[in-house]
Amino acid sequence: MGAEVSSVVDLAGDLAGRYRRTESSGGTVDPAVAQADLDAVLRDGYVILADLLTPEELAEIRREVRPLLDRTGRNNFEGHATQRVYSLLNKTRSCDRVVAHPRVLALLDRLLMPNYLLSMIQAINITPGEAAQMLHTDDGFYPLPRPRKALSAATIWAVDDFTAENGATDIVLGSHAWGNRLPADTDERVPVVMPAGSCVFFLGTLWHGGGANHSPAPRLALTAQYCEPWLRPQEAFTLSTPHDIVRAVSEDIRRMLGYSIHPPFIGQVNGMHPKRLLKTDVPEDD
Ligand SMILES: O=C(O)CCC(=O)C(=O)O
Repeated sequence: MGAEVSSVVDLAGDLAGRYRRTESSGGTVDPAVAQADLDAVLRDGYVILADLLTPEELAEIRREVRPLLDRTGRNNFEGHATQRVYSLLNKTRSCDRVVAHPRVLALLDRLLMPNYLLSMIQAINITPGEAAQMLHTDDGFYPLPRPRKALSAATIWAVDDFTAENGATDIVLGSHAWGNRLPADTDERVPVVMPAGSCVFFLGTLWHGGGANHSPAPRLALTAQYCEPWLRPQEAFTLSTPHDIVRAVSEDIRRMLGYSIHPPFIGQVNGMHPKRLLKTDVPEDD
């Protein structure tokens, strides 16, 4: 009997000739730190990564993102008193650090397959008077029954301090391990209280939602979400990101935007590596 493989990916390996797989900056994180983060995520479904952004980085995010907050949500999910900015990578470079923070990548490297993708990057500003958002999971739109491994992971970054009053993200403890059950009224919503510059990293299977804002001030956050490389991301970044932006971002972000191959062939362009598009904007034949 032949050796066992978990998928054809193991058989094929990296078939690319010129554009080989690139290493994630998660590799720069102390393995003991990454392991402790991973242990917490696997046990609790989430971990709070405290104080990852400097005051200067936070100030730049506020300066760049606040002027983009020009509309409120269109439905109960987006929130009628919540402002959202999508496609942030096309509008500012200030959020790049959040999208590809090494502590986050180190966790993703351990939870998802290589060449996992960015699924979403948006700003969420919950303004005073907003009601609690409906509880949901971030990988629930992939129609595979639970319980199962998470197909995605998310971060929510506090740009303002997250408090129990101002709309800190609520989570349902232990819900990452549930089967197909839905939250009940008796399931407690626990606010993720954390200082600005911190993020909560959680599995796509964890039930959560934006909190109600009972404070007099808005609560600004960024959320970056990531999915397995064989799934369709929520935002179609390969369609929406101009090539000059793809060239301008870091290799970590470029790879997560879809300029990478899930072996042997997922993500190809005309039978070639998608990075060839960045050289000439026209797929080459060689
Ligand atoms: O803003 C938050 O705290 C959470 C929002 C959220 O989970 C979502 O809109 O998908």
